[in-house]
Amino acid sequence: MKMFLAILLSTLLCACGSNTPASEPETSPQKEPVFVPVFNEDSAYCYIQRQVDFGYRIPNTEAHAKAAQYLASELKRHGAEVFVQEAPVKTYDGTLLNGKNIIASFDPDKKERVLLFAHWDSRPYADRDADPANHRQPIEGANDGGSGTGVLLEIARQISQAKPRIGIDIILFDAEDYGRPSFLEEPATDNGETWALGSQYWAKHPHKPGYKAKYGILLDMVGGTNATFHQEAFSLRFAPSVVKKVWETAQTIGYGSYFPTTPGGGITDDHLFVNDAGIPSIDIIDLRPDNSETGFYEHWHTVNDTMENIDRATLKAVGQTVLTVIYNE
Ligand code: AHN
Ligand code: ZN
Repeated sequence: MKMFLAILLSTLLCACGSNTPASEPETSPQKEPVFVPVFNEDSAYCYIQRQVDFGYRIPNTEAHAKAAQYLASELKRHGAEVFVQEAPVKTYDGTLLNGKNIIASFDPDKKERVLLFAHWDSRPYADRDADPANHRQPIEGANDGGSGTGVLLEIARQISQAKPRIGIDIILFDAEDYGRPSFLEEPATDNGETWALGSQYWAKHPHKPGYKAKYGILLDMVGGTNATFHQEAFSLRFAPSVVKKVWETAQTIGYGSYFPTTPGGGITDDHLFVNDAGIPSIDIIDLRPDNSETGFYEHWHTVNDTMENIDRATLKAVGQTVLTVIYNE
């Protein structure tokens, strides 16, 4: 009798289980392959050139106003809803800047969103130049300002051709790089809050009340030759899962050499203030721990931050990684 029951049960179990053999992919955690566009590094490079061609993008100048118009119209052309937020801010020396944060939304009605951002202004002082005679000269900001903005314009162009599942916002922040110059005699009494004035303004005055995104990614100095995007300390503190996702993605698609999984120092940058606004955000920023002078790439805040020192291969590594991340959401 016992034997009979055992056979009966086993038959029933077999019958039940027969439509789910062990090898069924159903049970595997692997995701469906998704379409990811091919990032065009020549296009991104051209977008940097276009910005540099306007001249120094220093707030309250004509070149700055013209560049703002260009950036906004280019984002509109790619199908985004664009809003230029006037951001009146005060600099370290009390100068009032008419800052402009350029905000582009793709699929603004989608609830699930990711925020991509960069600063678009260029620094009025080459205060890290080897020649002290250059310290009060402006920088071209091909890498510092131009590169993050150029990569985001190319991402916008890709989105115009094939949308990711989630909504994307792109913010080009102004007045990031008007921070207190190092040639001033008096010791600094601030905690770095003279930097990132545009994002500080936005954090207090979001373009939409209660604006939220799942997470944010800041691109800062993403065009230097042999860039190394060590894992910036505030990113690790505030958005560790985003760091993990981005660095693993870079590794998977073959750009691991640009994205070492070693921790870097904490940088006062736009992502700190976006974090304050409740959006966990990371900074993809070229950190060079071996450069004892500044800890940044060798042309940082010098008159040599020019197109000659922009490497398309770095733009590609960053642009393709970010595209892969957002199209997998
Ligand atoms: C400070 O030096 C405090 N922050 C650097 C942020 C920065 C400047 N990124 C680009 N330029
Ligand atoms: Zn800078």
